[in-house]
Amino acid sequence: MYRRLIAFCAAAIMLASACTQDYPQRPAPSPRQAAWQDLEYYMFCHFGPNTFTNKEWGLGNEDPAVFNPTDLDCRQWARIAKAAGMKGIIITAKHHDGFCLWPSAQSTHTVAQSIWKDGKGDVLKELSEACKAEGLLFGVYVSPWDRNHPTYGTPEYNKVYAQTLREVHTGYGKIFEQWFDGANGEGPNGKKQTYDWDLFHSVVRELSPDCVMFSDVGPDIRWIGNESGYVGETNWNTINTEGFTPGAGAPARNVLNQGEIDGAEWIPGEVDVSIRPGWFYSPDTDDKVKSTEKLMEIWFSSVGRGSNLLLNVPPDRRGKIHPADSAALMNFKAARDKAFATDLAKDAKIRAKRKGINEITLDLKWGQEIQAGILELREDLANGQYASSFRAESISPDGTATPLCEGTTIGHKRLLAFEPAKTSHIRVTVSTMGPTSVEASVFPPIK
Ligand code: FUL
Repeated sequence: MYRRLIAFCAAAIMLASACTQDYPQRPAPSPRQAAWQDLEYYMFCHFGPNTFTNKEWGLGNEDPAVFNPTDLDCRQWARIAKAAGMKGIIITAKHHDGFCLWPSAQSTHTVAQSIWKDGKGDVLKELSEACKAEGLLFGVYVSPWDRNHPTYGTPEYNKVYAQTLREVHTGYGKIFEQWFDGANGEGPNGKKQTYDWDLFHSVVRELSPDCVMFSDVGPDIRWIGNESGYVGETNWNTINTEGFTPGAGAPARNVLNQGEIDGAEWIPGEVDVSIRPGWFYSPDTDDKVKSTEKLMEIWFSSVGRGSNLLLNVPPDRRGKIHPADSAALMNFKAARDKAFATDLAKDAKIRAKRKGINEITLDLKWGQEIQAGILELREDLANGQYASSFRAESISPDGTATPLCEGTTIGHKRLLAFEPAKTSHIRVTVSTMGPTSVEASVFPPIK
C-alpha cells in the first residue's frame, strides 16, 4: 500500500523541505505497544516450588509443602527493581508445574495447600501491592502448560485456563504485560493440550485492555528467538504471523530475532534473559551471577537494538533477592549511568537535511574536538519503521570522511560502541523507506 506525502516532512532535530514522493505505508504500533516500547527494562521473577527443589521444570507432583519462603519480602524486590532503573516486575504466577502463587479456585495445587502462612498467603497480592507502592508496573507469566491440572490435555482445560487468567486479571490491579509461554508438553495424563489462544487473548483484552500480550508471535510483543540476551543487528518491529502459533508452530528463530522487513504486523521483540544460568534460584548459582561487563553487553544487544529487556532475577528461598543479584543490578545501573551521563550532542550544532524521502543526514558540529565512543540513534516509530540503514562518519576540517560505525535498522533505540575518535564533526546518514525522523546522541567512550 502506498501513501502520498504532501505535508512537510519533519526531521527530528529540525524540519526539512516539503516532499511529494510515494512511499510504502507500513504497520505502526498501537497505543499500548507504543507505551510498552518506552519501558525498555523490567524484571522477571521466577519463583515457586522450583526455587526450593533445585529444578527448572517441576513435574507438577511436588508436595505443596516445599513452597515455604521463610521471609517473603516483595517490597524488597520492588525497591531493588526500582533502584536498578527497571519499570516493572513480571512474576511466574504459575509455571509449568501448575503451582499457583495465589489461592486459585481453579486448582488444588496452590499456596492455599502449602504450609506457608498456614495456607493464607498470596504472593500476587503482596507483589502487586509492593509494585504499586514503589511506582512500578506489575505483570504476570501464567504458563498454559500445566503438569499438575487433571483436565490438562482435554478441551475442559482451556476453560480452566481462561478462568485462571480471569482471576489474575481481576484480583490484582492493573497488569501491564501478560506473558504467554509457548511451551506445550504432556500433562499428568500424558496428553498435550490444544490451546485455545483466541479464548485466552479475549479474556485478557476484555479485562486488561491496556495490557500487552507476549508470545512467540504476539499478538502484541514477540519472543526474540533466544534466551541469551541478543537481538539481531537488524531488528524489524514487523513480522508475518499468518499460519503461525506460539511454541512449536512459531516462525523460525532467526525470523523472531530479526523481524521481517515486509512483516504485515507490528510485533516488536522482547528479550528475556536470566541474571543467573537458570531461571529459578539455586544456591549452586550464587557465584554465577552475570558480571557488569556481560550485562552491559546485553544492554547494547537488546535495548540497544530496539527491543525491551526483561531481566530475570530469581528470588531465593527466603523470598528475597539474594545480595549477589542486587549487587550485580546496582553495579550495572551505575555503569549505565556513567556511560550515558553526558550526551555530547547537546553541545553540538545540529543540521538535519532530507533528500526526498530516502535519505536523512544529521550533521553534528562542535566548537572544539570531542572524544566520541558511542552513538545512539532513535527513530520516531509512530507511523511505522522506515529507516533501513545508517552510517556515521567523522568529517575532518578538509572534508575527509572517516567511518565510525554503520548498521541497518534503528527502531526505538540503536546503540553502537565504536573505536574512540577525536572529532568536531560527525555526520550520520540514514537511508529510509519513507518520511521518518531520527534523533542522535553521542557519548564518550566507555572507560
Ligand atoms: C521457557 C520456560 O520453559 C522456562 O522455564 C522459562 O520460564 C522461560 C522464561 O520460558 O519457555
